[in-house]
Amino acid sequence: TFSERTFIAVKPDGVHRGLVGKVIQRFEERGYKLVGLKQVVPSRDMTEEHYADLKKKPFFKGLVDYMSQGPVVAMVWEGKDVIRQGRAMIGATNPLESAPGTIRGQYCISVGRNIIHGSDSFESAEKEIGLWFGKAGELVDWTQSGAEWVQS
Ligand code: YYY
Ligand code: MG
Repeated sequence: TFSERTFIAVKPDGVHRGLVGKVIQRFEERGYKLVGLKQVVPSRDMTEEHYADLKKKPFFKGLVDYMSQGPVVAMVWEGKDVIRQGRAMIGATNPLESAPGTIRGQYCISVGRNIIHGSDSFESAEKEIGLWFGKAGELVDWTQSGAEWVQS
């Protein structure tokens, strides 16, 4: 729907490698609207909650170590089909399987250092936005100037 929102995060490797701007640029240029943005060092608890579905995986501890080092640049993007489109723009979980031109397909080569996170469903987007942007007032409702040129 029009007001669909997704949670996107540039992971610590992406931040260290100076890729924050590239990620923002792709979503902005596509026509999506930024409604939340902050840089954080997430706690281990928070990271474990974010990846709770993966708790039993062998890579879980390494994943939590990596993410909780921070910094993470956390964002919420809004617009038509942004959850599914965001995943397509990011590419496959394993960057070696990501199509050229996707974010992972362009900027990384290792599944353990794949630079970006994106919500994979409406339910995970709701959960992740609440987890990372829980406080009232952290998300901004605004109307883009010229929005009618992006979406009719
Ligand atoms: O949503 P996405 O990030 O594409 O993949 P998930 O299956 O949710 O896994 C989250 C995260 O875990 C992934 O981005 C890298 C890491 N990971 C890993 O290190 N090794 C794997 N075999 C699978 C995932
Ligand atoms: Mg995932």
